[in-house]
Amino acid sequence: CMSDSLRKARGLLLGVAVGDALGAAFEGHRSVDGDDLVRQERATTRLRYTDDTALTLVLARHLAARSNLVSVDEDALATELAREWHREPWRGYGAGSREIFERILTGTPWRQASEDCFGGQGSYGNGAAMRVAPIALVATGPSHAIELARRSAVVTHAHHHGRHGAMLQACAAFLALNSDPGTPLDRQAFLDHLARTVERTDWRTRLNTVRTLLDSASPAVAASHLGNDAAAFTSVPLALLAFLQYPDQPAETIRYALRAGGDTDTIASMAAALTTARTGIQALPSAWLERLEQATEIGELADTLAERMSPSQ
Ligand code: F2R
Ligand code: MG
Ligand code: MG
Ligand code: MG
Repeated sequence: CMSDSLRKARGLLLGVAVGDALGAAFEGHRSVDGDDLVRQERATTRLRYTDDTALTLVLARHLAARSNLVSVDEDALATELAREWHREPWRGYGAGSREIFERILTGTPWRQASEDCFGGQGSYGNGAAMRVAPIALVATGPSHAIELARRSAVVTHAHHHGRHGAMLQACAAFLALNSDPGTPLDRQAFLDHLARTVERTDWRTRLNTVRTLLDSASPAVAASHLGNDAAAFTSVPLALLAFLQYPDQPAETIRYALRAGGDTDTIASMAAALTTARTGIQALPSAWLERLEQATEIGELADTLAERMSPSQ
């Protein structure tokens, strides 16, 4: 019988993939109605994941390969991410990420490629946040998760919003993973904890907006207040809200995220990772897992990382 830490690790990593794969069909849709959702949920076609999961698996393998030394090696990670894009460029990558990976593979140092992007602003996309969840499995605490997230993000996301989105998502994943699913989640305390660890005032203001939307807001209202595009500043808080609405029901978290529209694969992926890190894999509908490509391999990678979790978890 599977241990709790194994169930949570599998939940976290397979949550990323299932949310991404279910959301991919709706990415860029302004909103998603109930009929579309039901059709997608009941289909029997293979669920294909996108760049979100592909790069999450790269980071997961990167962390798993550093068995005794929990760290991120920026130089190695930059090359590993770029090679994954080159291996399967059709997974649906953002324009900025494609340009950075191309330059890294042709010899430009990652720092320069990352900083030059978007006319020297760097990317504020959610691409660093969408891949960061596995850090929660190896971090020793929230500030360690944030530090590892920062280092994993800078190789592609030089803009402070791209980086802070990854730091917030990593911290949220750590707290969700280490929460007890046998006790109702204290959502205010969860947001308080995040607010204490976030350095920037503009991000703390986002957390306050999330707080005002708890319970009452429909996905459409939430999207209109927070935004739902591929910027980290909009989509990371929206994913957090989807988790907080249904912290014990991954299917409902995913439905809420999808109905909000916009960057659906990424928002559902980030949200589902939080919920299933808390509940464990058994709470995710098995029909979805059965349709997911490479579910067995992803589960095995989660097991490897779970061995790295501290015994208290
Ligand atoms: N890219 C997509 N989806 C659209 C194309 C998919 C296509 N239909 C297909 O199937 O091939 N999805 C993936 O990209 C998002 C993650 O993006 P990432 O990795 O952060 O990339 P990028 O390009 O750096 O940023 C995303 C967009 O944000 C805007 N942006 C970012 N920084 C900006 C800046 N400084 N100035 C202006 N705009 C900026 C741009 O529009 C970027 O393209 C996820 O949704 C993933 O699923
Ligand atoms: Mg994607
Ligand atoms: Mg996509
Ligand atoms: Mg996306």
